[in-house]
Amino acid sequence: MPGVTESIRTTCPRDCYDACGMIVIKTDGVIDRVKGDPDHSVSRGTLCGKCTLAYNAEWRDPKARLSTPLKRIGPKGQGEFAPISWDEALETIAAQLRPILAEGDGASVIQTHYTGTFSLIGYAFPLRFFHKIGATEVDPDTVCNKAGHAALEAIFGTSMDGFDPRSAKEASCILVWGANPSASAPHIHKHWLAEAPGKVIVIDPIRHPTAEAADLHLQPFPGTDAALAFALLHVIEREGLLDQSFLEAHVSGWEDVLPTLTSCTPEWGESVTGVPAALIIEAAILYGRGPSLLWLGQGLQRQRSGGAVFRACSLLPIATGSLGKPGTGFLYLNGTDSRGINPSYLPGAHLNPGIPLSLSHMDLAERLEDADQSRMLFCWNNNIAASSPRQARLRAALTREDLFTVAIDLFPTDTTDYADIVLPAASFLEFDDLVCSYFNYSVSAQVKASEPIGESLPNQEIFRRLASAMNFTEPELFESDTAMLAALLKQTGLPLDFAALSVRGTVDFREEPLIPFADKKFATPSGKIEITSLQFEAAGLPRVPVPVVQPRPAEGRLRVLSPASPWLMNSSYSNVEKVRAQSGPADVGLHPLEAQRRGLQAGDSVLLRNETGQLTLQVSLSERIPPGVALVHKGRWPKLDPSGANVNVLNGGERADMAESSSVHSVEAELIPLTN
Ligand SMILES: Nc1nc2c(c(=O)[nH]1)N[C@H]1C(S)=C(S)[C@@H](COP(=O)(O)OP(=O)(O)OC[C@H]3O[C@@H](n4cnc5c(=O)[nH]c(N)nc54)[C@H](O)[C@@H]3O)O[C@H]1N2
Ligand SMILES: Nc1nc2c(c(=O)[nH]1)N[C@H]1C(S)=C(S)[C@@H](COP(=O)(O)OP(=O)(O)OC[C@H]3O[C@@H](n4cnc5c(=O)[nH]c(N)nc54)[C@H](O)[C@@H]3O)O[C@H]1N2
Ligand code: SF4
Ligand SMILES: [Mo]
Repeated sequence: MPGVTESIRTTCPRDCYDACGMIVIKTDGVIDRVKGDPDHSVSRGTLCGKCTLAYNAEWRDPKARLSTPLKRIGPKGQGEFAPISWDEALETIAAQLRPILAEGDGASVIQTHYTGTFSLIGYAFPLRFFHKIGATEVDPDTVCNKAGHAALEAIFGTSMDGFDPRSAKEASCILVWGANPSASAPHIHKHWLAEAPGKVIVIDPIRHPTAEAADLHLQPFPGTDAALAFALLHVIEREGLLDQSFLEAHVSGWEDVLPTLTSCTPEWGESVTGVPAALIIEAAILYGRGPSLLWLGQGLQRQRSGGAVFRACSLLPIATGSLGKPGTGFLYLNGTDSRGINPSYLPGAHLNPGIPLSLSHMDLAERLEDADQSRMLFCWNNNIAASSPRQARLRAALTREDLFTVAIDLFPTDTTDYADIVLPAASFLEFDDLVCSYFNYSVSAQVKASEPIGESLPNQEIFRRLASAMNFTEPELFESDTAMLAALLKQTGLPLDFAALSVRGTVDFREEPLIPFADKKFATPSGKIEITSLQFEAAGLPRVPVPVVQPRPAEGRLRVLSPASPWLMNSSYSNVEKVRAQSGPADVGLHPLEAQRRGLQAGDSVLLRNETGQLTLQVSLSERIPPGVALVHKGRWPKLDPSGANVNVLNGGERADMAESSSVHSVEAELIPLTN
């Protein structure tokens, strides 16, 4: 007899530009299949390959998931645990926390979190608990995109009001700079970019599929983009494509940039970036004539000079007045504030008894070595043993017996292996929430499609229960999901409640495309765009943007790029068997000429090594990668690879030039053949 079938519309809450609409098909109350929503304008019926595999296997498999709270019974890092009840787990944590708080030492509780789930409540509600106890937050953006945010905020007063992708229909040019949509925004690559009427320019050292499909691909050596921006501006000025009236009315500091432009000819640009002068000229004219959209990737600023690069690249829309009009603007990440959401509501910083304290991921290993400054550690929504820099040093610090560690995840990761208590989190298929894409100005429902696996609980419920175990009384720590969903939707001003949104799946925040900066008002001290500012000087940067060129690696060394893999989502899905089959063994991609020069062939075993660490990898060859660069995708689980490490074992945690941010794409290493 055929079962009763129902389908539930929901949204993928991964840290992904796409925020795909999904359909969950259930038979007799049990999930059969998770697939793309055919009515959703981004996913159009298909999820990406990695989510299709993961959501239809390990993510719904009680044997693969963490299903009960666990307490450690073996040495730290070995992953030996025994199941315990929620009551025992929460009481054990509370018993550790109480004396620390009684001493007024909440700051020694370190908490790391990020975008394991990027749904609004699951991502941010637990921060209320950490504010209440005055914990030190490891600033999540420092491992990802903070330098770019800091530079854009200083210049425009915001980094989160990007162009509305719907305005592509009015743009004659789209410049994608240092992003790889074919991996990190697959549907946007496949549909939005492919269908945009304008010409597409991609600037990326790797000739990835988005670069290959573009009208123009400029392939600078990593770390030379600021110089490339100046060479483009030189041509824009020479061709009379500057918007003088925009510059005079809305910009401060342009006159200080002009003298530098004179010597930044396309030929000079070619000599420092490797991009042919003719291509620089062609791209400059295309962008300069406009209207043009500029997509600033997150990979672009993960450089030692990431702040300087963003400063220089931002000059393109400024100099050409490509802002505040249809078909113009830049996009980094589109924030939820622009959808009306009050940024202080969910995190509840007012609960903090002092000034909220934070720490860069670049300093996490060092902080965890200091027993006085780190007495307890919470890791949730984040897999630091795979994703953070100084991997070997961090893992050594995590073995400290006196560092009481709580890890909250869906899966037994390298990080949970070090925990004293592991708490099982429910997946997005198991609770209601909201998702706001950071590309499109949309609002989507994440709808509960099944009961949580085993005894797992959503992040927010875990922290409500922990607040209760601590006998806290602030009502904000116990707010229900229903109340928060209603409050958030009210803030957006959309005329629908959660039930109505669930039926639609995704709605546009506004019917017509938003045009940021249409009023030419900028939230900077002067109200103008500030090319020069005290904020840059305070960061130790020159007052005026400069065409910085990072030196090439010393003879014999390679620049290691470790961007997003099309098959992984940061470290997520590394444990998914079918994804592992697709990704193959841990490899280092080299240009065939680079390999030949070193006497290497595809499949050879090599050691990639620098002063921070070393990693055994298998050589793969690709003409997409320029000579001088080694491509090692991020996100593999260390414990599933023979080296017991991933590419972050080579990442010394050097800070970018702004905001204590990651410069992981500046890592360099030497390559040593192991077989021949
Ligand atoms: N070498 C190198 N390293 C990098 C980068 C790079 O470019 N190169 N990129 C960096 C960037 S951009 C980022 S953002 C970071 C990301 O680093 P992470 O934050 O570690 O990334 P994820 O693997 O997405 O998520 C972490 C964990 O959250 C878990 N999770 C999923 N859903 C939930 C949930 O609902 N609740 C809980 N509690 N857990 C959940 C997942 O199972 C996963 O183990 O990595 C950085 N690391
Ligand atoms: N499939 C998949 N999707 C993801 C993620 C994932 O891990 N997997 N991660 C998510 C997260 S957390 C983030 S932050 C985003 C990141 O997504 P993106 O913004 O696309 O960032 P990355 O993948 O780090 O790098 C993008 C590109 O930057 C290039 N790049 C590196 N250095 C330079 C440079 O000096 N100059 C220029 N011009 N380009 C450079 C790299 O070659 C790479 O092609 O993706 C999100 N989406
Ligand atoms: S990870 Fe991105 S592309 Fe894949 S299903 Fe989720 S939103 Fe879509
Ligand atoms: Mo990220």
